[in-house]
Amino acid sequence: MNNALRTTAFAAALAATFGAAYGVGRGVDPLVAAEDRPAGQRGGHDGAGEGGAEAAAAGHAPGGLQISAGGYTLALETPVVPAGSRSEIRFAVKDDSGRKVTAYRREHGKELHFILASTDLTQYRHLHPVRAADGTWSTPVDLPEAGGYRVFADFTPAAAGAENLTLGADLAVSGAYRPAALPAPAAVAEVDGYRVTLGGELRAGQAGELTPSISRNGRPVTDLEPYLGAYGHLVALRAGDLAYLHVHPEEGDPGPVVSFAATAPSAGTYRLFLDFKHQGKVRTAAFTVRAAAPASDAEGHGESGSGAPAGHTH
Ligand SMILES: [Cu+2]
Repeated sequence: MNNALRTTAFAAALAATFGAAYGVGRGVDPLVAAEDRPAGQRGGHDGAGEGGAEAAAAGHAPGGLQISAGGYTLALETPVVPAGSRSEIRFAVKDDSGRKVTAYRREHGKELHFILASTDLTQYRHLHPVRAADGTWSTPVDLPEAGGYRVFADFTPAAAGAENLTLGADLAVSGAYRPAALPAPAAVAEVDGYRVTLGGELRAGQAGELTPSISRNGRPVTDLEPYLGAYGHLVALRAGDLAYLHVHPEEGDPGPVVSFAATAPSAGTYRLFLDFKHQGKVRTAAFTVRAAAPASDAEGHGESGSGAPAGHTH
């Protein structure tokens, strides 16, 4: 591991909150560059991180809460889809003159990342829609549960000076609605025979390290495959308003532990969704965690803050 690089990533994360989605992902740049990021587009990646840090310093709201920001609007053309059958979601990003955006900077191999979650946080999808030449994005979707959902478009327009944005919009999934309680905080999640154990903690207002560890049949998984240029993708959604945080690993080890630096915008409860790829298939492990309150000045940055560690809260 490159300690200098890791320190840089962590320092960047200290200055970043929601909105600096890719700022904390700098540590993975060499892998991204080697795998699928054209050299000419790395500037945009770095620029997004810096912009996010500035936005955080200026006290901007977390990502995903607004349908319009920075002169861009998420226009969801299919605000209602049915539960329990395959349908299509269509949307566009419009600029401040109402034109559909057709030029984007790639982030982690894609022009746009589309996240969808139910407001009760039991349903989650990380999708990569296809863009038509006119700027209309579409993706098939099949959601088993009716109810209120939030969609998030995470992208960077190619226009000069544009920063990484995450815009959010409400989506209704029609059918009989059975809202579920948020699963209790737990440090272990099971998915398709994989066991993911979450270490570390998520903190409000300061960088915390999250260290999910992946095993299968009792054996650590050490041959994770890059998915979109990283060994893991982590999205955190705040319970209650679904404020959005997308972070990336600090370093490039292919398991069993994938470390992330993340800063929560407030104390509270969050649902974490970890995407990882192994043997050709992407899986998602989900955790409920509580973000610790910021340590007071008297406590400094000690480990004895009032919040419980994310991985050990019950
Ligand atoms: Cu994505």
